Amino acid sequence: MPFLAIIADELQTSIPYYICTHVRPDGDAVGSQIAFTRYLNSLKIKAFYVLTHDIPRNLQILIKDTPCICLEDIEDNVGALIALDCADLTRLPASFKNLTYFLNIDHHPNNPNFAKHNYVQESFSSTCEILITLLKEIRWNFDPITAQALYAGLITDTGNFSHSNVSANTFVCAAHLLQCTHLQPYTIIQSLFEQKTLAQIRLLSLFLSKIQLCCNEQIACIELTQDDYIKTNTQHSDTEGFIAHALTMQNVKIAAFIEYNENFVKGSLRSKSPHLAVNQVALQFGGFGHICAAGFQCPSQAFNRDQLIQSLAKLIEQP
Ligand SMILES: [Mn+2]
Repeated sequence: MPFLAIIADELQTSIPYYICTHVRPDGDAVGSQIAFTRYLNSLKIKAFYVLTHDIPRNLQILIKDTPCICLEDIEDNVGALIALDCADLTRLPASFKNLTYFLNIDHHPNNPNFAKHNYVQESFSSTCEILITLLKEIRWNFDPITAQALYAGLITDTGNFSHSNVSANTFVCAAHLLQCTHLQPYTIIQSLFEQKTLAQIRLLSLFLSKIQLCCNEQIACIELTQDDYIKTNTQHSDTEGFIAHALTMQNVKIAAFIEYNENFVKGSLRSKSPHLAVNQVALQFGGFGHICAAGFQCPSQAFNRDQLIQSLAKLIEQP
């Protein structure tokens, strides 16, 4: 029996389902939230996309007429939660304490299966790829808004089909969306990636000027301070995708992007090869993630830049 058919049997028409994702949502998070909300609505189930304040501007336009609810407006004890693209409970907004998790669909390694029903598949590039595969299996009719959102998730988590997580199924899923709804990939690329402000480009310029190479030029490290954001009139979410630029250098195998906030440090780690598991290093600083793309956030006192670089260097030295 297809997984979504099992789930559909257990859905209740009398309660609302809140479709949520991790803090600082990316394209895969937003795309899967939109798709699952719309899928449940198509079954005449009350489902709402949970809106938070940290959705990047270029992703907000994907939501369109999808029913939404603000996180603050969710009533305690009424309804159930569905978490998408969420590695663990600490990555979810804290205010959900009184509702239970009915479903958890994700592709992060070490997801602790925190919901009643869990569908965690590490081999998929994105949660959107999982959803397309599951929806295809039940022959669901993709509408254009859902297809666009899912496509956006596919391309953000795969870096436009360029990362090591891309498989034949990833392309099958993309092709299926195109065949069903005549969506035009170039228009999605434009609306997602070609919407930068001049301030963001100035911040990118600053980011690039701060690239430091170490470990025989195999590690690129970039550090931005609060001051850098103030100087360029930008915010932290404006750096989305910047780290990929550091990985385009010929000898660089790992890139580390460190953002210094008032009380905490945020790190993003990327590697060019699945043999360099940067999520192991993220774990040392209380973070998590995929093999080639991971991150952490830790109190300023607990952070040591040299220790981070040393740990990354060790990955490269491993036989
Ligand atoms: Mn994802």
